[in-house]
Amino acid sequence: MTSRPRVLQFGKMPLPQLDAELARDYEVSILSEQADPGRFLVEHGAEFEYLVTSAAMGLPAHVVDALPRLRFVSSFGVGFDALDRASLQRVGARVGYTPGVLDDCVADLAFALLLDAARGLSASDRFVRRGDWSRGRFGIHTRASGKRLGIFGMGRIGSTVARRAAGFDMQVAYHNRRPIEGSPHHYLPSLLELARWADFLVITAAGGEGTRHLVNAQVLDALGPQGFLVNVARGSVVDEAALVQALQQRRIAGAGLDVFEDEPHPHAQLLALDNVVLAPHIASGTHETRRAMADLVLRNLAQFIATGEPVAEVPWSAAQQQAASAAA
Ligand code: 8YV
Repeated sequence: MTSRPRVLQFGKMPLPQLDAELARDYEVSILSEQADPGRFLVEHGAEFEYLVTSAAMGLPAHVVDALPRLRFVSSFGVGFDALDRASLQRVGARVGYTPGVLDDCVADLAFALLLDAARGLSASDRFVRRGDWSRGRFGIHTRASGKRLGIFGMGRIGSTVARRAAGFDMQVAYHNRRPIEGSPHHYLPSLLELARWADFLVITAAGGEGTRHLVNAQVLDALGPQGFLVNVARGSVVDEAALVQALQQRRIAGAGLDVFEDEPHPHAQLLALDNVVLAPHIASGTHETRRAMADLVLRNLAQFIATGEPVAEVPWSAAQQQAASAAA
């Protein structure tokens, strides 16, 4: 009987079955479950060539630096901004991720947040539950159909959002660092111009230093008092303190947010506002999509071990060139 490859799992995965499947196929140690993870790394770090993590958990440099024989990381998620590139490249480890399989569900949630923010759906649910309906009418809100949808980051997810928009008779324009060849949508050369043009600004750009706080007070003011912001990308792309002020002062009409600068801690003042819809980073969180992501995590790892090539590898250099481009 051949022994199963050893795998270091950084923490519990976002789909419990995946924990079981990894433990079935590999000799797994879960770092976060160790009594003393730091000591475990010192004592056993050199034993691992393979590691599994997620976009949300990421992979910090101090862990990679404790794994001198690391060859491959299989990450659950399309974002790779939380994986420490410099240390991974130093140790020569390749990284697999899960692009493509979550585009539909992330775009669906972008639209759910857009419609909710525009129509006040979550606020109306609170209104009914509080018993306010018998005391008065719920306020009127904003039409979404036929409006202008600005997409910041026209990658796979951005273009899936654009397809959804066609069903709502919306006009679509986008901003990326560069125009996408062959895209049927109108390109605007700056985020500020896109925000000025849009009724709804949807963020689907990759996170990381290249896009940090690009949606700032100036961009929010360009979106204006009739405009809505939707973020299904990374909290880091938005200056959250500036967003809170813009929402409080009604300098924008509203927002729908699935991601935050410091998850799981949205800015405290967001919680008090009725013109923002808050979701706990659930865009990929459907049975179907999380299953497809888990399958790709397993396939990336198995194929790398068998052939030395993963199914889908993180495009670090493309990401560097297109820091202000789409989320893969
Ligand atoms: C997370 C995400 O992967 O794919 C991404 O980049 O942000 C999400 O789909 C999910 O929350 C589990 O980490």
